[in-house]
Amino acid sequence: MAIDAKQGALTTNQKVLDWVQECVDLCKPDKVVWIDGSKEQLDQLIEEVTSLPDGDPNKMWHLNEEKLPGCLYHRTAVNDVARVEDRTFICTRTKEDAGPTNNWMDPKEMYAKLTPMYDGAMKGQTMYVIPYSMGPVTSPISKVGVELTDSIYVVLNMNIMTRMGKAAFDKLGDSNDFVRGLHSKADVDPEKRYIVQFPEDNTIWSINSAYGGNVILSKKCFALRIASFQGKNEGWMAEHMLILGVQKPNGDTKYITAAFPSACGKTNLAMLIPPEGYLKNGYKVFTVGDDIAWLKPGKDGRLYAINPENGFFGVAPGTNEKSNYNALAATKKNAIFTNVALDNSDNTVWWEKLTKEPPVDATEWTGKKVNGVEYTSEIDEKTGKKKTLAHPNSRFTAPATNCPCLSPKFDDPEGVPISAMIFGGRRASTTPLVYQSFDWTHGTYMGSAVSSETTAAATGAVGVLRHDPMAMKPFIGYNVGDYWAHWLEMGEKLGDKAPKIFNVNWFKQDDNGNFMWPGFGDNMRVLDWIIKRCEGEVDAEETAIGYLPKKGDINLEGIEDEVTPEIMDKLLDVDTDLWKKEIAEMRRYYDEDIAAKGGRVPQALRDVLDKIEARLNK
Ligand code: OXD
Ligand code: MN
Repeated sequence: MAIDAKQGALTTNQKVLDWVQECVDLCKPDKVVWIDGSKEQLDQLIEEVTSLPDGDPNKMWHLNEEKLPGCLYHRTAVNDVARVEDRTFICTRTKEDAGPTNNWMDPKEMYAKLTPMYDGAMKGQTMYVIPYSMGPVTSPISKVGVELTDSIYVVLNMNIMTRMGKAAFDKLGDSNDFVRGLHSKADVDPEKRYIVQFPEDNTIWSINSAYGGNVILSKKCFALRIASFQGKNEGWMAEHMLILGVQKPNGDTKYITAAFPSACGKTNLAMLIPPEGYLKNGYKVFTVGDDIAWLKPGKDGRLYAINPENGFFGVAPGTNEKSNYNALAATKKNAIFTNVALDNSDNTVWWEKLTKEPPVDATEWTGKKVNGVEYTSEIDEKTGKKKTLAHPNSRFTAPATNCPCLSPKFDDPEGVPISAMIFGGRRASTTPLVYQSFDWTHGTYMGSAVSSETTAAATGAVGVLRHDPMAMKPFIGYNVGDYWAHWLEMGEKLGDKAPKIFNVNWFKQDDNGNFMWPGFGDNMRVLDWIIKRCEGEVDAEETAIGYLPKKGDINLEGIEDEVTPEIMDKLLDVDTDLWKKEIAEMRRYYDEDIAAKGGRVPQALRDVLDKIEARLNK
């Protein structure tokens, strides 16, 4: 019997009702449940999903209620553990509009290809209608999305990652400005897995996956891919950036955003604990966001940022009391753990580097019971590396409000005014610890040049550069050249109120391959210089590539033995030959990887290259 989607609807918005009905008619669920966000409804869903038999792929488990109250555990299929960039598409009407960094298919063709896959995909199941707000519900910067899904795991994750529930529909009213997300696990068939954005239709279709990054449609799909496209058309920006606040001893707080490619420590920087000396002097660091920033000019002409998310979807392995005390603390209640290992002795979770010793009585991430100590000393034949109990991309989904250093401005509808924006990558050489752009256009160039260099430890191939412009390569929802042009336009609009732009590199190595900068909490010393530059409190050295700290201007109090003046010289060195190579590589990148493949590189960025080169040749 046909289902009337209006039954139990939480909105009278006809556009929403028509679209939900259309999707119900296509997916043919047995039942439709509108998610109001109430505790009663969530408790009911948790009861349902934890009552499933152990072999059910949708099963979630309760954990130790004393040590991890309200926390849940889930395992995904072994073929479904990460984002799938090769199966992620931007379907704009023309291929040129998707540009060279995206997979593309004509929208009509893609709808035709996927429609039969969705047809009847929810038979025997429930479709959940999830209304959510990205950003504080009352914020002028935030936006509404609706996700339809057949997964309770998705509902529970969306409850942590977004402001989920009826208030989102109230914000939307009769407007048509909502992002339509349709997700079905279907058969979790990797050959039929598609993560598709239709930016011109405000629509996302995700099928045959149940892994967070592919199915929490609010995150990469909406808040970056669709939102970057909306931002271009509406005069704002969606960026892959953390947002943090540094409170100075006088109580004044300066806000900074930073974009780094994966595995470069974004969550760690967002939740940094300053070194002893700074703490004693009264400095504090607050987290506004760890992954995504939406930025819009405010009434005073400055650039304001909100974190559109409401939680952290973080990589678990490597997180511990020392590496990120605040992130770990955020996982201690009402969190969801996916593909980590279990310590069966007390029904808690474990992952590599959480503690020194793995649990003896363990369940590894695919569900096998093992002796954790013996298991982790075995070699995995496929990788040639030691076996791990947790999947390397295992995750925690944690409510932002659990984070001890969450900014009091986290929920501020106006957002926070941004003083500085930072780009960075993992570079063994060439790029100094920190430098500042001459102006916004040069800063945009620096963003376009973000790249990470593989190290011997990571891959065996040293010095291979992976370009990841603005750390947004997998997330720009349109032509990367137009995206750079949009950055330039924003700079023009902001004029002298624009944030200052910096580049950092925590990963510079000495001749023996040792990292020269201690990183983690000591990165505060670099943030300190950046803030002083924004305030006009400190001079800088003008070099061919930008403004660098003058000798002695990075505060090394307490780490003088570790970072000697010689090491500091190396950290801040600008090697002319290496920089000439860098410039040549950027020309090649613009020409071969972007322009030759349909990317419209703005002339202003090519001019920056020319100017840097001329200065290097002087
Ligand atoms: C993430 C990512 O999960 O960038 O945040 O891959
Ligand atoms: Mn990310």
